[in-house]
Amino acid sequence: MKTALITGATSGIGRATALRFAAEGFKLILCGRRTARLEDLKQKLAVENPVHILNFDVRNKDEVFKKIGGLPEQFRDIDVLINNAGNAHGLDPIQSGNVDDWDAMLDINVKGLLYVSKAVIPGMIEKASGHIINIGSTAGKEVYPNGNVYCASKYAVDALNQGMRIDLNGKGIRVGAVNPGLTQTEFSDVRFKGDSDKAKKVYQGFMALKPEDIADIIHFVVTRPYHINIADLTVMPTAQANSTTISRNN
Ligand code: NDP
Ligand code: 8X3
Repeated sequence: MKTALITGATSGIGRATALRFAAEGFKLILCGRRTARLEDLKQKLAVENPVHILNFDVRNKDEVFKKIGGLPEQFRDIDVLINNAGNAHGLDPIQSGNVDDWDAMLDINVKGLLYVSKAVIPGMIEKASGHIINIGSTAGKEVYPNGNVYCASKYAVDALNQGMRIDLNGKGIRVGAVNPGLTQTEFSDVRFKGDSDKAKKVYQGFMALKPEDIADIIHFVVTRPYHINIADLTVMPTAQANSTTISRNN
């Protein structure tokens, strides 16, 4: 039974991936800050699968190293790392952007991903095997108006995905990114700080991707034969051509 560690498992893409991986017989380490949601998920999944929950903020590097370093024996051998935790905070022009939003995006989406990777990679090197999936974004391929710092954080994920693949080459570890386009999750609720009307409008008038669609793709990527590494995969709703060209019916 393979073991997958998923960050950001309390919602959206991470949660859907946890459900899909559980259905496919993975042992799971599920991470996030909202403990009640992690407990609920464990209760739902642990009937069939061994599930361990880790509650930490990816910004807190001491906690990241302590929690991942202190995993029980049964969960220490991590085969798949899904670096998914992340969000956008705000959608403002650079000249009026909120500095706390900038800190949050860079600290969570970039530094948090680095801390978790740093905690997991040594075990993968030791056994000369592992698979790291970095969740990037179309925002990491193309900058859009007012996306500035969020896009920068996802361009950084793209660079780190490439850098990890180079540095881990020859060590038996596969590294690849999945870059989703518009996917209906809690992402826009977080971006617009709980303004759910504004959040809903992002996905109105077309069929956005569902978190399950991305989970399905992640599962496809990690189940390819060992000699195949899907290095960089971008997926958009059919109605989306790029970050700003979206056909809506309304
Ligand atoms: P959600 O808001 O639904 O989920 C975000 C997840 O990240 C939650 O589980 C949240 O858990 C976790 N998270 C956020 N901040 C922290 C933190 N400081 N420490 C630990 N965990 C944290 O959004 P999505 O599922 O859409 O987002 C998942 C990933 O997909 C992100 O990296 C996002 O950038 C990316 N993405 C999303 C797209 C979309 O359109 N939705 C498109 C392209 C990429 P908790 O709050 O419990 O800590
Ligand atoms: C999330 C997709 O277009 O809202 O990364 O930035 S977008």
